[in-house]
Amino acid sequence: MSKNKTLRIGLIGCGFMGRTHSNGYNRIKNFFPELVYQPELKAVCSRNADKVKAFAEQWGYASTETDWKALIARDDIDAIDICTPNDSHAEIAIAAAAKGKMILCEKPLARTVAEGQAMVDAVEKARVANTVWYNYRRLPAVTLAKQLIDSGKLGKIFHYRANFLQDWTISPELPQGGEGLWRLDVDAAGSGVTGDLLAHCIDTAMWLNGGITDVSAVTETFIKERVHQASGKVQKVGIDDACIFHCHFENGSLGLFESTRYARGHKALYTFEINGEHASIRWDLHDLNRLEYFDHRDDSIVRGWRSILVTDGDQPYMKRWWVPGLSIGYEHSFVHQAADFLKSLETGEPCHPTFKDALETQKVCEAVIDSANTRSWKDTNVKGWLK
Ligand code: SOE
Repeated sequence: MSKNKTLRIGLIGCGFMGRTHSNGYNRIKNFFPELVYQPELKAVCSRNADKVKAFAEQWGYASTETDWKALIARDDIDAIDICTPNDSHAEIAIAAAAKGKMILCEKPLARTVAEGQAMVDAVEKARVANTVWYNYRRLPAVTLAKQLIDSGKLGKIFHYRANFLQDWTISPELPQGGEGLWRLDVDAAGSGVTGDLLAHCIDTAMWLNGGITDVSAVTETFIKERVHQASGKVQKVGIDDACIFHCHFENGSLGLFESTRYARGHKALYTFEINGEHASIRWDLHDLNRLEYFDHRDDSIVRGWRSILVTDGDQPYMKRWWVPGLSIGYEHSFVHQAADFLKSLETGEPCHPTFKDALETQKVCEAVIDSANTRSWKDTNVKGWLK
């Protein structure tokens, strides 16, 4: 295969995620120079013409559009990257697939399973490459956790525990709707912390520990009404501000998950812990280069939790970066996902999580909300281990 093919990217949405993805593409030529497909930032699209121009200049996009339909109609774009609020993921993805574009979609896949299923059908019908940005999988310590579990070091798994705690919506003065705050508007987001934060935990969990079969959940909306930025009126809040659920995994282990935006003092405390027959592991996003590992088979006089600084060249992704002992950050997870997507075009293998994988996470999210609303256990209908 000849070198230097380009993947011409059309990005839709220039908020926080638009920046993380653009940074991801921009690092490829320096840190993954051997990839046959290199990204070319061809166009960025957002409704606000001034904002999109400034974004294009800052991140290196060659052109701008203010209508996503015009972007997906362009012949000089190979892949559409969807970084818009959740309510437009399905419409854009289905239309982009029909035009034969590859699609990289920000998480969660959609607001509902029905929307997600239509997206899966669209990419499968069009046979276009696709992936969903569940970025935390691609932090080296999290990928190392996967390798340790797959190698059998933990033995039979008994418990999987995860939290994603934030504190940024405690003020009742905070409006719903609009930039960033669409996450508080149920019509735009689909759900609250379940789709925004627990979806990350569920994706990682089903990748590390297999399918979640059934769930029992409670949710709470602490602030019942907020001004909506679109209408200027006080409107009911329809999202879950907090959610706790427990569940069974297909492998017989028990899961416990909690997420809230009301844990004063916590900004993005994503943690997980897995307890197996022989060993346990735990991880904390606030110290993302470390993986903690306890092995009961160690000599009893030195047995204890080890804190592994995942920065050595033989640990996942790290040979790409600096020298052992030097850390990387949150943004690198997006560089890794962009690189893995580009590599997948070379190998012809899917870049997981695909839309199909992300639909399984969507099924769990929907079962969680359904369980909380009906105060009963719900089957997820998830099919097996996430790739
Ligand atoms: C919400 O605050 C948010 O930005 C999520 O939307 C992201 O997916 C998560 O990674 C960080 O928090």
